[in-house]
Amino acid sequence: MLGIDDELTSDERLIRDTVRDFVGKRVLPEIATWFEAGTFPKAMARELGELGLLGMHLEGYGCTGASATAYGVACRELEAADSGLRSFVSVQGSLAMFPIHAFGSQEQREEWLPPMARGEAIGCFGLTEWDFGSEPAGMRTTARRDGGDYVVNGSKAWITNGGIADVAIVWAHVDPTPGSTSSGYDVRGFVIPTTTRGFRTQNIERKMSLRASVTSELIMEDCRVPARAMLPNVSGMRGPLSCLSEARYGIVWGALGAARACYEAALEYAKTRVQWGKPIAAFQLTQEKLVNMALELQKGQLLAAKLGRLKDAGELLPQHVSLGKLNNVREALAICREARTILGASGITLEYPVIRHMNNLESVLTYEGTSEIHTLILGQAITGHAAFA
Ligand code: TGC
Ligand code: FAD
Repeated sequence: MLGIDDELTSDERLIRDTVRDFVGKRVLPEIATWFEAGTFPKAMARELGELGLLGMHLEGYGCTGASATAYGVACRELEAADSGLRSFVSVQGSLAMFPIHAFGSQEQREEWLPPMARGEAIGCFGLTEWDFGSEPAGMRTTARRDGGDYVVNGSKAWITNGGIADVAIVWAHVDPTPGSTSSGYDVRGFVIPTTTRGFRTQNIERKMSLRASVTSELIMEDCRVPARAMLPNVSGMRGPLSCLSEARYGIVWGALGAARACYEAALEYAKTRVQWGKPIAAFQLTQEKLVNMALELQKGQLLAAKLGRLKDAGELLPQHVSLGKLNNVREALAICREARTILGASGITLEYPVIRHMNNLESVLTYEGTSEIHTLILGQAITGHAAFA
């Protein structure tokens, strides 16, 4: 309505149109079936790689090197199809490729980034554990130094792409390096090929959300990796939290795609569904719903565009990302729920995209920092007081 996309560059518009065309032809005709069956077709990885969407905001190593805004726009168009598709791209690019790119050795970058950009190698990111979700620093997974190796023990829960991954970025507490002045345990990232002995996965089934996405447990039992598997250039929680900032930024945009799809479905339905001899779009209460949905979509889009430009200028702070994720996911979910009411009974079936998006966004509200955690991050930024514990 406000023509916010008019401010995109021609490259960003080209990426938008390319992704929109791809999901229209390749994903939308199939997605309800994938969702119902609870599958994510692995072949999708190479197709996304061919489009240059994997690690697309990274430079070199076969990555596209697109702007942050272009990455956001791509996330929006992918999530207009399904949050599972955007999740795949977020995890691959922002959670698996980004830490290798930002914190990895030259050898790790050269080994993993080109095949990951092509979608030939799939990555996952293991931070959360069964007992440590919002509070990942409490993790129990350990990596013990043993000669020239590390031996990793522990498990990670709720890991997107886990069961189909070729490589896992696993965050673990390590023993203090001998001779180091560090008095405690430190968190480090490890690049672990999933074929490593002692590494296995178990898929989490019976999900009612993000069904077109693989979610797994990672189990490491005396999983021995060479010391060079450790990401050399970051230590402490800054490592995983920096990756989260990248992925959360994509969600700020992505959630708007799901919301837009629901808004469009509701508008179309309201224009054609007749009760009392009139399209339900002609009733004031329906119009109020549609207007509020359109308002929040435009506001969310303005916010995403602002964050995109801040990120492109290198000025994006974690609290900016929290502001965007908190607002846009919360409002996107509200839009999907409102759209569901406009579709009446039809809104509960997979014939329309609405309940699928709505259920997906329940996960999006929780992962990458729950809405409560983002509220607390913002509360701390505003007041200077941390209220997490
Ligand atoms: P804290 O003491 O606050 O900070 C430790 C260090 O990290 C730095 N930092 C950040 N850096 C970059 N980006 C951020 N967002 C950062 N937040 C903090 C900070 O400056 C500090 O650096 P340094 O150099 O001084 O050491 O850390 P904390 O451990 O107390 O954490 C606080 C809290 C609660 C905000 C954090 O734990 C948190 O965000 N919790 C939520 C957990 C979460 O979001 N998990 C997501 C798991 S991955 C996932 O869900 C993937 S879903 C993927 C998909 O399918 O799309
Ligand atoms: P908890 O932390 O137990 O929180 C439960 C409730 O308590 C929430 O409402 C929370 O906001 C609230 N709460 C917790 N602490 C506080 C507090 N201090 N103040 C107020 N309220 C609080 N993780 C990964 O590492 N990698 C992945 O790829 C990944 N993919 C995921 C995919 C899916 C589909 C899902 C659902 C999750 C995924 N996760 C992943 C895990 C996700 O990041 C966690 O679920 C999330 O961080 C929340 O942790 P939790 O579920 O243990 O909830």
